[in-house]
Amino acid sequence: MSSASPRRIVHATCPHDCPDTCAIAVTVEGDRAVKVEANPAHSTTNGFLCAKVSKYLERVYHPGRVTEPMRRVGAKGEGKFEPISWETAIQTITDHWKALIAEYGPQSILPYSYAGTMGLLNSQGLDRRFFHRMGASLLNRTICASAGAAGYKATIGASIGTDPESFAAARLILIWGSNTLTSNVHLWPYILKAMKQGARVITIDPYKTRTAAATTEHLAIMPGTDGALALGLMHVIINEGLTDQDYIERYTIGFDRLRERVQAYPPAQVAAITGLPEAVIIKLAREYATTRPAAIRLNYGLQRHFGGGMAVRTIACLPALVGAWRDVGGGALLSTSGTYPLNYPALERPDVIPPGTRTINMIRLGEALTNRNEQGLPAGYDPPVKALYVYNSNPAAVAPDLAQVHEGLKREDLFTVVHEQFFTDTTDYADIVLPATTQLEHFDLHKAYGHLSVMVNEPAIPPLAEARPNTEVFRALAKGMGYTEDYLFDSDDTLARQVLTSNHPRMEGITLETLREKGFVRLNVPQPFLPFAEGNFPTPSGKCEFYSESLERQGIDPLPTYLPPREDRLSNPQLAERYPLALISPPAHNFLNSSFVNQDSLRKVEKEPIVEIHPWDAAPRQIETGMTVKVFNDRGEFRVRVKVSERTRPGVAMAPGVWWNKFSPDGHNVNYTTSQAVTDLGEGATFYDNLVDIAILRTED
Ligand SMILES: Nc1nc2c(c(=O)[nH]1)N[C@H]1C(S)=C(S)[C@@H](COP(=O)(O)OP(=O)(O)OC[C@H]3O[C@@H](n4cnc5c(=O)[nH]c(N)nc54)[C@H](O)[C@@H]3O)O[C@H]1N2
Ligand SMILES: Nc1nc2c(c(=O)[nH]1)N[C@H]1C(S)=C(S)[C@@H](COP(=O)(O)OP(=O)(O)OC[C@H]3O[C@@H](n4cnc5c(=O)[nH]c(N)nc54)[C@H](O)[C@@H]3O)O[C@H]1N2
Ligand code: SF4
Ligand SMILES: [Mo]
Repeated sequence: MSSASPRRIVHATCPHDCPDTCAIAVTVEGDRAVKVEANPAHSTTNGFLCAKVSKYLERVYHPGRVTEPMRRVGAKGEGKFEPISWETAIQTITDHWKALIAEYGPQSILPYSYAGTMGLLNSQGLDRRFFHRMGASLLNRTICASAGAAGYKATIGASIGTDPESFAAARLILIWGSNTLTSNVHLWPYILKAMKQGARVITIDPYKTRTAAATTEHLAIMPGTDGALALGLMHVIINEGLTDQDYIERYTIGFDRLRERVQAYPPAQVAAITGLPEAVIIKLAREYATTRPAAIRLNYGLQRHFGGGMAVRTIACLPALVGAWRDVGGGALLSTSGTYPLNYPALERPDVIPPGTRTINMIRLGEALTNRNEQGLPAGYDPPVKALYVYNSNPAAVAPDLAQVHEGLKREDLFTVVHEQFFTDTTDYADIVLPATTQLEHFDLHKAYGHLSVMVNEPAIPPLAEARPNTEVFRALAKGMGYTEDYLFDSDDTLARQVLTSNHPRMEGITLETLREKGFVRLNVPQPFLPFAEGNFPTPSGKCEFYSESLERQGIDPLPTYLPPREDRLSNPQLAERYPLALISPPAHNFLNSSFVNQDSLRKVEKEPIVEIHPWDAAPRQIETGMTVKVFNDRGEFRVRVKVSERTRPGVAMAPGVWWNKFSPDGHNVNYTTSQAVTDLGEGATFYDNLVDIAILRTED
């Protein structure tokens, strides 16, 4: 950080959990970053950053940063702390852990992290090695994408799909369970280009998002019924002979059994399930099968329901059925993350995990901390979780079923450490808070899930105050624990070289040096990238698996099928009688999960937490726009301002997230109503599988 070169540009990468993983150019004067903008050389970043990260400097220099280690002085949940030194902090933490290990064993300690930064080193590097070495409980990181990933894998083999840039060549695009203009805005220019060239773009979403409003057609499906829609489309495509038989014969398995299976899903029946007219389903099937190239952007909204894994698996069958993988601009895209042949075992060292170590599902945090299951019975966590180490995540806001999570976090005998940039809902419950660096203050490497480059993030400025990167804190914790293994102390540079070491042809030419020179390097894949034009599916059979023997071996239906939501008017009419509205809570445009909620300039745009309902649902409840209502079910309730609007469909309520509890009117956000139930495949979260009712607040409330 010499001030000899007063103004310089540093290669950075957006760290947030967003498919776009933008290439950033940071202008630095002396030790101060003065500008954050798109690196103009990166094609998918396309010269712009989103509304949130354009304001990244506000985040870095925010007055609310955690600047020094702190220890709790108030009650849990109060968020009252006093400063301590790093030395005292590390000593206190490791003393406590050593005592717990002696009494309860290392599995009484639970790391809790997700994708606050997606940097490989700071999210799955020394942290993994450290907790593996310790023998702490393993965390199954299921909160976002595991259902879809498992479903897609069953059909396609890995998270590999259409190059986002190829969407420009499509003639038909289905935007299925994705709010592209909010959550994946760098795909939009390619969609827009296709539309300008005459493509039709159809959005399948229960809510008329800004994306749905900007596309050719919006199909307002009932939440959680996408699997049924895909089966209905296949019914029409197969029975009307609109398939690509040559592609099916060469590159797929199980077509005959699929043909039999889809007979159970005639469009009339699918119409009753999905709430879409029969004629619309038939028309969509014909249009999809007869338009080339046809691309599907399927995304995470549709897999946050009980049958989410199977729904993604089923939709992923469509391109092979019509041969769409043959075309530039055809196929499907869930995530590109499986395209990167990085050396994860070298980075994470799973080989040092003690055999028999238990795994705790992160979305069952409430259950794990209270040791109580859904029925209120002992949940059998033995040893109990006695210590929690949280980094890269804000579980007190983002985890489902928050009443139980907060109850657990309040336990006096739970020792909680939170490494954070800000005083979040989660730090409020911490015994020790540690200050974390932002992306401008540390080094990292990144892959993306919405494009095909490997990226570098060079530190632009020194850490502010006493903030430290995750990697450095884990080195200090390893030392404090008295561990001596070299791999716990590898430098960031060494970690980077280890994860890049691969003989795979896609990694050819990608080294730390080439990355440092340009900021990013595209994987060594052809352009255009047509991964499955001639089969080559990374499944056990090497084919697109309409019939999956690996699912069959796990006791799961080997064929696509429709698994309804757990909380749905058809599958659970008794519950629906008490709680008739299906509540979805997708991201607010100006937040990123719970990140940015504390940034005034962005929160002011979102104003306040709201719930939106259709006039037909508002009228019988005498609800009008602007009223404060309570949204509730058996798990809990939250209070918000209501907006009555036809953007949502009848029967569906929409409450954008993820607000911090402390910015919510009654200190409760939407996750007071969501459930810890898991999906059919991948043990994923079911945030949108959530029946509620809404009522005007009476004075006695
Ligand atoms: N601005 C912004 N960008 C983000 C994020 C953010 O918080 N803010 N979060 C990032 C993260 S972590 C993720 S995982 C992604 C998430 O982004 P997406 O993958 O787009 O997922 P969601 O926004 O959860 O849901 C997408 C759309 O699906 C709709 N939906 C809900 N249920 C269903 C259903 O059953 N069927 C169908 N067809 N549609 C349904 C929702 O109304 C929503 O409009 O975005 C990333 N990008
Ligand atoms: N109701 C509802 N709930 C949801 C969702 C929803 O759509 N609806 N979305 C779900 C989804 S898709 C996801 S992915 C999860 C996301 O949940 P999380 O992964 O918890 O994401 P964030 O809320 O962004 O919180 C990340 C935290 O990490 C911190 N952080 C950032 N960088 C660093 C770093 O380098 N070091 C450390 N120590 N900390 C850092 C940030 O300050 C931030 O507070 O939420 C889930 N929760
Ligand atoms: S949040 Fe997404 S769109 Fe915004 S800068 Fe980061 S990667 Fe790009
Ligand atoms: Mo996510």
